[in-house]
Amino acid sequence: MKLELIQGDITTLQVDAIVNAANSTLLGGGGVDGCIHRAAGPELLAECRTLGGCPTGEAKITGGYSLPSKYVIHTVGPVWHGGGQGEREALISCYRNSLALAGEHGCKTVAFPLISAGVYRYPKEEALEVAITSIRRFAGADMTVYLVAYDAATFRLAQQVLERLRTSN
Ligand code: AR6
Repeated sequence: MKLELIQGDITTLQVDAIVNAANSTLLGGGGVDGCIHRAAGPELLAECRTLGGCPTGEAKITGGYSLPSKYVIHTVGPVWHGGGQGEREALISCYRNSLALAGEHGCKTVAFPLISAGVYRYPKEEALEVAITSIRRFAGADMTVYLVAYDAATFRLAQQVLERLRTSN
């Protein structure tokens, strides 16, 4: 498996699947969720309405419609409440369940945003650490996984966390 950090808008990526940081209704919202629904078009919301929502830590898959990606994997990250309410375990589950779904659908290229690190307030550095270690642990051997930082500051922080995890292994 290969892990690559990139900076930019996840909705522009030509990959087999992009992951959406959704909420448990799966009916859209702000942040990356809003960007994905805008770029995919109204058919995405129509398919999401048939799914009956999604609990925190789990994942569901839909088509990508007008997106360049074939699939969208919707996962629901934990809201940060200080770290003592199972947030880390829930975030690890998001990566594990999303990568399992990607594997079941034959995806070889998958892109993740930094789940929970926006509206849900998970501290960025910790969110990056969970993302990197979980992707390494759960991605298929033949997968390339892109971790997408939206802005330059997050991208630099991601490079630092990756470097630190490399040298501590
Ligand atoms: N491409 C890549 N990353 C992005 C993009 C984009 N187009 N847009 C934002 N990000 P958030 P959460 C980054 O808030 O914290 C929604 O309302 C962003 O900078 O999108 O899991 C849902 O419906 C941040 O680093 O997701 C839920 O209610 C990261 O994506 C709630 O927000 C995640 O931020 C989920 O909150």
